[in-house]
Amino acid sequence: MQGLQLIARAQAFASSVALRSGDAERTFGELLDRSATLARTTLAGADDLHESRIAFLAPAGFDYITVQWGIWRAGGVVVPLSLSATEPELEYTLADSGADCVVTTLSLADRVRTLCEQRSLRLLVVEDMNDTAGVSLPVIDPQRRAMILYTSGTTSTPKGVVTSHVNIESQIKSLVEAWKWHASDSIPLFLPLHHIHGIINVMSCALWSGATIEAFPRFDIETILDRTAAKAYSVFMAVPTIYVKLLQAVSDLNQDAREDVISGFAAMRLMVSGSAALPASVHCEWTALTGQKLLERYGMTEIGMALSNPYTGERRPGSVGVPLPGVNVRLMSDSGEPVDVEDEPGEIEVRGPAVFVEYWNRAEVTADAFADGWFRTGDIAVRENGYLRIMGRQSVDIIKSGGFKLSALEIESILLLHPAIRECAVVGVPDDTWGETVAAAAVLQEGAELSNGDLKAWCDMRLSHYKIPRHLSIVDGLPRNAMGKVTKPDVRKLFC
Ligand code: MCA
Ligand code: AMP
Repeated sequence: MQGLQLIARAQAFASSVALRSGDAERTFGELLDRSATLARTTLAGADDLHESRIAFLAPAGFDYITVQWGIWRAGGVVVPLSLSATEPELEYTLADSGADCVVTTLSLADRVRTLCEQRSLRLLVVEDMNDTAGVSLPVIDPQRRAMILYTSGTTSTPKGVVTSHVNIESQIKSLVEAWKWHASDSIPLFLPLHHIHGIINVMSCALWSGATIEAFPRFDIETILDRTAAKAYSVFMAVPTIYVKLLQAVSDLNQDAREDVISGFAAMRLMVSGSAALPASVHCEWTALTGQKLLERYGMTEIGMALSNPYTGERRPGSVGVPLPGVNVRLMSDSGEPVDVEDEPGEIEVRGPAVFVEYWNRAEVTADAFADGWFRTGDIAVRENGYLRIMGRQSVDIIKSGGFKLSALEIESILLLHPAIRECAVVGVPDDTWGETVAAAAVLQEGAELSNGDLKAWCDMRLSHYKIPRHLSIVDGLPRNAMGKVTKPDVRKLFC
């Protein structure tokens, strides 16, 4: 069907349950029918969307997949919006992607209605779809652009990472093969669906395999523990913060409940951690509690998953393992030479069909991100007894908090809009639960005052909640080197 394997494969599982949400169940067949209706409604008589960007805001579940598949089937490029984005963040994404239509659900329509009016964008509500059965859908060449995901980095505004259908299919196939996905799998989906961890690793791998997804609007730890105790899942994927929270929550249970939950985790065939470094201590505590050896892997929005501990074989705490099927990985020294020996650090570079097409409308940034066709990740790793271990990032301006990648520069640019702040520097500080939390050192305007509470209230309107500084230090001046450049390691010392 239409050259899109993910959707064509669903026909083979038409009567199987694709999605469970509370008591409701939806089959692959229903997904196929409803996404075709959405495609025809979006097309509104046109023969092909020809890679128009269609933004969408939908909770995890039937509507999300309907919209994603529907836009793809109509020839559009999906731009999933974050459910926790503030209005300025939504506006930025709509403007940068050049979206000309927003698809959403009745319950979320008010979040985007005004923006659509201001920007003269078409607003399509899923519940208002017209059934125009019989209208044929375009055949989609898998080389075409499919998705734009916004990622924060070393620039002050997020960049749109463009992937094609081929990229997405390669990312899925690699994981399905490596982690042995199959139709009898069942997985909870509680991660946000504007990042690939939730979109590709959980949702799309499950759908590709004919497995069942149990979708949750957010990470609700009590429900997840109840369902785990009921042995509802065979596969589980989460960020390290979630494993830290689960360890705490399980230890707070009474003995009977604890035994049921532990036996639910122990019964799963695979538990994966990624998106940020999993502390070896958490890895070992999890094994001691459940008997499960977490499989840690490494990836990035631009490349999908690149490295993984093995499905069968040693899963080493603190390590991200070896290249996944179809992914070429090399380490490069500062002087641009491949690092082939053990114990010598180098930047991770990645090549292969899963690697993204471009940063949207940023040709120069895209060109700078590659060296001889290899994508330069900015992550530093070292090879130890055959496995790679991540040592950190080249840029101090990238913060990972709760699994979200945050740009210190983006947060600084927002703080500088505050009338009380003259200068500021944002850093990530180590945190046992979140990996890192955001901290801001600020120099105030003459006579101005600012508290953590004031800063949070200011940021609430402008930044997603996970980007808001949790620590504030008012300083007379920022630490600088002889060249006058702010020294972030010294800023970090203010908080450690
Ligand atoms: C929330 N809080 C925080 C943070 N976030 N405090 C410090 N730092 C933070 N980052 C506070 C809130 O203000 C609130 O405080 C309380 O914690 C609960 O907030 P809530 O958001 O409800 O927390 P949660 O539901 O427990 O969320 C934790 C979470 C979430 C589920 C771990 O952060 C999450 O979904 N993270 C996953 C992100 C992800 O999927 N990343 C993948 C990117 P108060 O109670 O005072 O109000 S893709 C990627 O990284 C690559 C490609 C890869 O390799 O996967
Ligand atoms: P993203 O913006 O979501 O694409 O974040 C990708 C980044 O997450 C990578 O460049 C790494 O810095 C980090 N990351 C992902 N997985 C791991 C891991 N297992 N260990 C350490 N860092 C990781």
